[in-house]
Amino acid sequence: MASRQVAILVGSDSDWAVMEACYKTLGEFGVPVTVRALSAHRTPDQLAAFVRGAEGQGVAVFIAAAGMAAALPGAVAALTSLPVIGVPLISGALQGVDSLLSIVQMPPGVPVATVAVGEPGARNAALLAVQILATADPSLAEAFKKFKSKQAETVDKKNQSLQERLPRG
Ligand code: RP5
Repeated sequence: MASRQVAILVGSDSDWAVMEACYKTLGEFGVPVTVRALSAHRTPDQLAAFVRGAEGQGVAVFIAAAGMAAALPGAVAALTSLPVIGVPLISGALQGVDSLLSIVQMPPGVPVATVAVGEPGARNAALLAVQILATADPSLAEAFKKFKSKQAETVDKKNQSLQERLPRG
């Protein structure tokens, strides 16, 4: 069987400009990724066929991103027992409020792990998927710990620089 991978689903190719950050972040951890543009509303049959076949192809985590009515993450969660991470995207008149509320308000029994709206959420979706895969992959767990330490070092350096720039009183 193929190694455990992440499937990134976008509701439209217009979502890719933001979700590329998710793809790149997964790539930084060496996680294999499959990408599909599939819509809960426009291509429901193709979506169901892909999700039902994905586990057999080695998919272990779904990341689903959509804007506007954003049914995609919930529809994926309805079709699979694998974990689903939902990314609300900014699109249309309500600028992400619509997709956030659509994705976060799943009924009990069908969880979707909803991350932040837009690009921060795209990055966090990748990191959360890495954390999920890392529970059964010690080398990925180690890579994630290194990422966190490096991030903390960056903040330490920024804090130092900030202290140096403060006016002396
Ligand atoms: C959603 O509608 C998509 O996820 C996208 O964010 C939004 C607009 O789609 P397009 O009209 O650009 O295809 O389903």
